[in-house]
Amino acid sequence: MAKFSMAASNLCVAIVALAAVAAAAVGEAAAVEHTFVVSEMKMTHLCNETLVTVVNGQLPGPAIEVTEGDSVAVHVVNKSPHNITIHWHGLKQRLNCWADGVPMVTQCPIRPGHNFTYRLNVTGQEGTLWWHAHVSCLRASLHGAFIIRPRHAYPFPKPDKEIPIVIGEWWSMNLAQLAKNMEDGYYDDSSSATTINGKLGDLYNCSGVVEDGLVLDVEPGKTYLLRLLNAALYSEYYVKIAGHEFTVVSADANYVRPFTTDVVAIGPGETLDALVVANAIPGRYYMVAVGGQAPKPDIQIPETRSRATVRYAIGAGNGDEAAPPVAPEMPDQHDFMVSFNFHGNLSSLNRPGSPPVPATADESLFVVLRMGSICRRGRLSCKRSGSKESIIVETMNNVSFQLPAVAAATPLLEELYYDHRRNGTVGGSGLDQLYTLPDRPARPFNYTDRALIPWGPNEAWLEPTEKAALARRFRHGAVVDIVFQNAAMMDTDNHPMHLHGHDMFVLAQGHDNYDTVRDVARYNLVDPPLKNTVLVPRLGWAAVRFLADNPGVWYMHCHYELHVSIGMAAVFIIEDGPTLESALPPPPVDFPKCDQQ
Ligand SMILES: *[C@@H]1O[C@H](CO)[C@@H](O)[C@H](O)[C@H]1NC(C)=O
Ligand SMILES: *[C@@H]1O[C@H](CO)[C@@H](O)[C@H](O)[C@H]1NC(C)=O
Ligand SMILES: *[C@@H]1O[C@H](CO)[C@@H](O)[C@H](O)[C@H]1NC(C)=O
Ligand SMILES: *[C@@H]1O[C@H](CO)[C@@H](O)[C@H](O)[C@H]1NC(C)=O
Ligand SMILES: *[C@@H]1O[C@H](CO)[C@@H](O)[C@H](O)[C@H]1NC(C)=O
Ligand SMILES: *[C@@H]1O[C@H](CO)[C@@H](O)[C@H](O)[C@H]1NC(C)=O
Ligand SMILES: *[C@@H]1O[C@H](CO)[C@@H](O)[C@H](O)[C@H]1NC(C)=O
Ligand SMILES: *[C@@H]1O[C@H](CO)[C@@H](O)[C@H](O)[C@H]1NC(C)=O
Ligand SMILES: *[C@@H]1O[C@H](CO)[C@@H](O)[C@H](O)[C@H]1NC(C)=O
Ligand SMILES: [Cu+2]
Repeated sequence: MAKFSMAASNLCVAIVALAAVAAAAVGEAAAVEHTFVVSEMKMTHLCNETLVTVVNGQLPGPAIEVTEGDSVAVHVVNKSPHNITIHWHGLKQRLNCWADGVPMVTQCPIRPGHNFTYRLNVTGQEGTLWWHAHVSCLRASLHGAFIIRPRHAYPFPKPDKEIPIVIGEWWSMNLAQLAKNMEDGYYDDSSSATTINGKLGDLYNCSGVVEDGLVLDVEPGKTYLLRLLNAALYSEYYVKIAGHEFTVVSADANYVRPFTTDVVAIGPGETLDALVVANAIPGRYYMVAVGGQAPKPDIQIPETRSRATVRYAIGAGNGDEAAPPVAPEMPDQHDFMVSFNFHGNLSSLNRPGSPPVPATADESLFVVLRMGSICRRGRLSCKRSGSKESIIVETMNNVSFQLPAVAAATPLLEELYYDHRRNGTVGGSGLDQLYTLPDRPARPFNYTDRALIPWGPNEAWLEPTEKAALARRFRHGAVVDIVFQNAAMMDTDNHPMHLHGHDMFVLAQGHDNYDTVRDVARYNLVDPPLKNTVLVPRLGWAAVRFLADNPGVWYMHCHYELHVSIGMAAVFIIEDGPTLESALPPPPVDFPKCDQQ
């Protein structure tokens, strides 16, 4: 295997952990600065040495910590052999689409040996977000937390301590190879381990050597704010701590009405803030994260789980030091109701200044999320239903996303920006290559008919699909409703659908086929949660509403890496508003160019 033979050119990584804060007096907005050196290094887990691409030699990468209202400059120095972009996941990026970090959608990538400074303003958001490379699969090792503290106060008692909890995966295989396998239609890879803050934990060992696990030292009676994020490529996780409860206070950097639960569910791309009070009998308790997956007849991957330890301070009557930590009773990995109930329990904490829920929508889309297949080598007909003559893709309303030809040379956002200004009108040139996301599927069917799961005559007629540069244009200020309906075509996975540059009100979720008459009546227009990533339940649907008021070209996609890499994506083009304050400014002067060497 050539997987591990790549030479590491710069193993002596200069670790620049510079995080200067040119803060003025308390209460004033600060300018936060970071340098991210992206490079390859060797890491050893499970007896295997793997070459991984990381920021500043760390996995997870450095956390960015700011106060609401601050501005941030991140100098990305690319010393890796890969094209790199960094996406600031969940950041609203008002009038700042240029810094959204999606290769060939918003920018030319930062080439090996080059650098670029992302400039971000953090306004109107508080809580936990994260950053990650938007380069297929490399985000498994290029990510970190983005923590936004309130300028004034939390809407809950101030916690004694804050702890980021980054759930991720360790891949012994090379991630660039993984990405290539996905593109080639080989889907059988799975991660080597689940990680919590980069550590595999004591469920994993090799040749008798047990992997390190995260230890959280707590003091009795104190309150901890856990800032959770799921950076995994593959799985939603169910997380529990034996003997403790979570009080969920925020999701996707939007405060929620606090609720208490013994289990949280977090899909890839989602973030959560939860308070945990150290109120158990002093001792040691496991925190366990188990990966959820749809039950058979869906294809199964080996169950994934990792654990950390919550340890009460020594001298606090620590009980029996030799006794093993108390383990929580975990839900079954197939119990998708854990996720449905958890997400159904989220509602907004309405506060003065919270954005109002628009009462009605200007546009309504019904988007069916499902698999399909495409003949290899451009053939028009071929054997399907699992045959190697065809390749499986993911679709939205029967179209699988691919970048248009123009994006080989010019990012779509630049194309839009300059085309628009050249002609004074929108359209023309490369943008003609876009394909409009249809309002609804051309041919409706019973989306949750389980007979469509196994390959065969029931699903075969639905398989043929196409690839196109799926896009949808919205007038500035339009209120857009989207019902995402999952279809049981070949699998019944849920889909964490992520929209860049906007939060979406989640008005309702449900099982089975969405029914306009029945389900519109159930919309929560009072306190729906605001999310940048909405988990569309398996064999069900989710209805969202968002205000299209941030001009630019925004990627919208499933946050399962396999699904996005095989086409579950689209771009949303939001037009400029009528004033200078509502139009996209020009790109940064030092913006990367695609043709530079
Ligand atoms: C370690 O690497 C070898 C060779 O690539 C592979 O066969 C084996 O499965 C790996 N082990 C683990 C635990 O990933
Ligand atoms: C970034 O690139 C510029 C121009 O190539 C160079 O002058 C500068 O020193 C670089 N900065 C870092 C931090 O490498
Ligand atoms: C951040 O806000 C300041 C003040 O409004 C503005 O001058 C600057 O252009 C903004 N920067 C970005 C990247 O949006
Ligand atoms: C090592 O892992 C195996 C398989 O997961 C497990 O059965 C065994 O108990 C572990 N050994 C140690 C020392 O943790
Ligand atoms: C909230 O969760 C509980 C179980 O924990 C469940 O019974 C209830 O239906 C959920 N609420 C919603 C709105 O889904
Ligand atoms: C806009 O300008 C480009 C290049 O100048 C041209 O190819 C395109 O047709 C124009 N579009 C319209 C709508 O006039
Ligand atoms: C869809 O299929 C399921 C069987 O999997 C069936 O229970 C349900 O009634 C069907 N719904 C409609 C609207 O036909
Ligand atoms: C899906 O799209 C393909 C390609 O355009 C078309 O042949 C097929 O009929 C469509 N399927 C459905 C169910 O609309
Ligand atoms: C890196 O990006 C450049 C510019 O977009 C492109 O020409 C090149 O093919 C990319 N290289 C890789 C390995 O993707
Ligand atoms: Cu998906």
